[in-house]
Amino acid sequence: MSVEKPTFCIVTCSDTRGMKQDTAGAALEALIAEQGWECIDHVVVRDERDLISAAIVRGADELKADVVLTCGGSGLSPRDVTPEATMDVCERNVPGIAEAMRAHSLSITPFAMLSRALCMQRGRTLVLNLPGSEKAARENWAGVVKALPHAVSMMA
Ligand code: MTE
Ligand code: CU1
Repeated sequence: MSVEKPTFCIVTCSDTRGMKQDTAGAALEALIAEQGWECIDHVVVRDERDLISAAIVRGADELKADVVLTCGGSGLSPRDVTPEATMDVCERNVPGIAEAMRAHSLSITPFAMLSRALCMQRGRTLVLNLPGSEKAARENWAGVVKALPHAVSMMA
């Protein structure tokens, strides 16, 4: 079984950026479209654990996205809580996808090891944490994009 057109929600997590400044989210929208896939929602939320969790739940349960991409908040600063917000509302860990992002990214920058990004499942939705800078988001996406259709088809 394979999904014709996987659907995505983008949840950018940032205390400083609004929609206009969210070039990483915009880049992800374009990368999704480039694959012939569909971005059905894009929001920016503050770096608050409950707000991020709520946005993930909305993408998964209400909008029924195949994939929720979070963007930002996966580093080491005290305000970086996206992985925790992801854990709060997801059931199963999919460590290989986060490992693949970091493995690919480590060939570009040693700072890749500072990512605490997770990939987890909530029901039939895959939730993937990406970093918040446009460059980093693009590079991490490149590390996993090839596996996404098969991942999505297995959850259907
Ligand atoms: N991965 C790639 N490919 N390229 C990058 O520049 N930056 C790293 C890392 N992963 C980076 C990367 C840095 S500096 C941080 S702090 C973490 O992602 C987490 O980023 P975030 O806090 O914006 O989520
Ligand atoms: Cu950093």
